[in-house]
Amino acid sequence: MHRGRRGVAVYKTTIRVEPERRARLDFGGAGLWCAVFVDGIRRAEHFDTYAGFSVDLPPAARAARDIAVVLDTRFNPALNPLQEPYYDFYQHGGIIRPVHLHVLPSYSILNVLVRIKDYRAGKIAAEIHFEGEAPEIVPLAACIDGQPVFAGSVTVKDGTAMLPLLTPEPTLWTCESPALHVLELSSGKDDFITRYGLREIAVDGERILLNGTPIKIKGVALHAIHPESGSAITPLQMFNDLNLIKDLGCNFIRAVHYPHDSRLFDLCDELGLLAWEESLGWNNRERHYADPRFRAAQLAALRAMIVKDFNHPSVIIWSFLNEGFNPPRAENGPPFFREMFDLAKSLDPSRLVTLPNTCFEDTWDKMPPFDLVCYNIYPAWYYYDLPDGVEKEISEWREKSRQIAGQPIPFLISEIGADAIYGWRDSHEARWTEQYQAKVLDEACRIVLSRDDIAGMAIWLFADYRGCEELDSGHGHILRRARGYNNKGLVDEYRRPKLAFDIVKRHFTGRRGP
Ligand code: ADA
Repeated sequence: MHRGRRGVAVYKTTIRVEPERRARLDFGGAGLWCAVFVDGIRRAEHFDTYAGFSVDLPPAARAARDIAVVLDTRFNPALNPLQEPYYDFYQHGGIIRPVHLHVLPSYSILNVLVRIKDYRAGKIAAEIHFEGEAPEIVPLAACIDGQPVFAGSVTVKDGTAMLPLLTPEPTLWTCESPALHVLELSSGKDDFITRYGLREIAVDGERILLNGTPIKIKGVALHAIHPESGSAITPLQMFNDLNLIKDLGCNFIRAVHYPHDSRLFDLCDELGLLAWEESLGWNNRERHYADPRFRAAQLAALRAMIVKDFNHPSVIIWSFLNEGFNPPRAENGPPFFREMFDLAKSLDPSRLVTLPNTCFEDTWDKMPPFDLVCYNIYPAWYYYDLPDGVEKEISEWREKSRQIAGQPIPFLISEIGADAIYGWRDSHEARWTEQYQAKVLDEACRIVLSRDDIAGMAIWLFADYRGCEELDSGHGHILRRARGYNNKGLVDEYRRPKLAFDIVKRHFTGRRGP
């Protein structure tokens, strides 16, 4: 749904499932609210467009099964406490991602989390989650890269089994050489195939280390919004975007402001792009953190995102609630961020966790121990001016965050940029021209790349996108959105490059000339 209309729609189809077999439908994403009926009976309800969910189909005598999905794409806090019309991106409704049908035996492998135990030696532990009536002892065979590495059985406790394995020919995953390994598990009744990569992400003082080596983050933020397909981004569109991003010389994407389609991270895994993924949120308020439904939905969404994309080596950072701590500050925020942080770390201690904008003067002690501080800053756009405003604001935030944290911690600029209307060039080079944007980013890249005390940057952003639809968002936001778009893209919404594209490319690739 991307033509500016919101309402109710019903999708109907008939699928075939062998009689008396269990089955499951996995939805990659649908919203803003939906109910799924199987043979006329309501089997599931869901909100949060960007989180996947499953619907069980109980065994039936007949093969033809009627599926109906009722969708409501209107904003309604009673049905969907997570999505608000003031968020600065158009929230398309509908079924935005693929739906998969699984026809199941009496028990099956629901998911496998590959935990990297020793990335250099290739030691892993497969955490296998079963569903259905799994016995206590399950026969299992495992292959890695086509070579048998285990044949025997595993003990299932609370639906889970752990299987330590050794990668026969371990090869590191790096940005330059993104080697992937393939794990195949077979329980006789069912099989499961997943890829993983051997790499380590860590911090050391003010630096971020990939496989023990400091890395400068050179990236862009990326929304899943396209004028032709709304939020239903096709793999070809993803591939084209990521190729342009690689061409820019990036080693990183910040996927904003909700969980993205896992196929994006499949491509990042293959292209050697590092990624940040975050759960849905945008400038959330005290009223959100005070609402138990909001909190429960956030925790569920974070859990689902981490489980969904756990095996992607490209993903190095988990995050949540973009700018959820901007002034006016929320008292209920920090305790809730602690809950979110603890959940992320308990599910996955191997990745970095942060919150944009991490913290302000008086609140560091109340915050969870984030692995890096990051700020969304807009020098020479919302604050200060050229020629020296970019340097001034970056330096101020760098210094402020050092004082706030009181300890060495990596500092990442999680957003920086300026609006430019595609094709708008004039000799005054004023705000909104392509020249002005290019100048701001020229300066920003120069500073970030020359300073060792800045871990890197994610430019806001790769492509222009349709913004929020609320006419008065309560903070004058719409006045900053010419065309109703956020125009800070290096390319416009049709992926046509602006002047800044080549400027950034020169900095990120180190190449002079066009
Ligand atoms: C914020 C926000 C972005 C975008 C940006 C802007 O930092 O995180 O989603 O709205 O501002 O363009 O002003």
